[in-house]
Amino acid sequence: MFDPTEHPHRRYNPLLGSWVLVSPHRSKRPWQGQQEPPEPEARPAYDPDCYLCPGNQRAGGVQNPDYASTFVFDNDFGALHPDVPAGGTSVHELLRAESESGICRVICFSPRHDLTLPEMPLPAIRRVVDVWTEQFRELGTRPDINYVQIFENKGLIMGCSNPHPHGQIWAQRTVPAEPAQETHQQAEYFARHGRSLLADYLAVELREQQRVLVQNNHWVVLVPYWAVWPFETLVLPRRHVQDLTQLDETEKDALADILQQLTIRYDNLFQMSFPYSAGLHQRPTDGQEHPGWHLHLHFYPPLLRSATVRKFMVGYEMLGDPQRDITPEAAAARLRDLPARHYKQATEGAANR
Ligand code: H2U
Ligand code: ZN
Repeated sequence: MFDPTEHPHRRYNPLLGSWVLVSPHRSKRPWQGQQEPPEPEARPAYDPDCYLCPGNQRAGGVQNPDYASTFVFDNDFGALHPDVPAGGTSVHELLRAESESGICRVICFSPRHDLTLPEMPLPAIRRVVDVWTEQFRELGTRPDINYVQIFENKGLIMGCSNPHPHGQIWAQRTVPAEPAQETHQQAEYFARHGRSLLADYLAVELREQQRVLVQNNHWVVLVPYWAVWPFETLVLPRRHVQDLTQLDETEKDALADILQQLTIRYDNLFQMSFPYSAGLHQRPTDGQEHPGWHLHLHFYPPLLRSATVRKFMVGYEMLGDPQRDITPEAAAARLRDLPARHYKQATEGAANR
């Protein structure tokens, strides 16, 4: 009898139309591979050498204002520029290039150099949600921008250049591959059923309760059935909306709350500032209707079994399909059972007593 908790199997990702190989038995294998060095923990509230701290000079020579909550600026080394001439080259049908234009921005989440999302007070996280919304609205209404990608790289091992809490926006003329595939899959499902793929998926998850970690009145966080990264999560609004601008005030408060709940659990997993790449997926801003699009956030953390052992996407995963060793159900149970209070606050509380 097939037992998905023991036997290798493939799971379908309906958002991308791809598959992931799940090998539960492999989590028992010994590890003699690379160990990540611990990330330096204690940081000052203000770092005179940080290019994101208030009042400091950035690499380009511009001085940051003395900002008090969030601060957005055009990336001094943006991968995209707004004023690239349209055009392309085609030496051969196999050698094609086309010009691409866009805008890259950096968002400082807080003036405090020593904080990250899980340690920020709720109103400060809510302010970040507001900035994401304003940025999506502003950039998305530009005729030369057809897709807005908002994301955060957190931690040295995710290639983040600076521990100061910040995220990025890359907004561009074309829709990149991942959201384009999600657009296709969601549109196809909507055409077939007249309902949102992710609303239907959420209903199944709420019934099964096996992969749900945390929820509030408006949002649910779960380890998706088709998760690739060990502790990958999907953050879903209960209401079917295409983008942040459609959320009401209560839903935005609730988003800040659910992000705090999730990132606290992440930090508590290995009692460290938990690294990840995370981002919002929203409808393309190409002027088309996207009735099937359902706003969501992905969190892709690389750590596997401790603060020092990470998942690599190599070998079979580069050449075949992605693969995972612990089941999404086991990962969800681990995260669900963690304390709701941040481990640093818990020890501070103990010290004060
Ligand atoms: P990370 O999120 O990967 O750490 O990137 C930070 C961004 O900040 C990066 O894209 C930009 C880099 O180009 N940056 C500036 O815009 N100005 C600076 O003075 C340094 C870094
Ligand atoms: Zn700083």
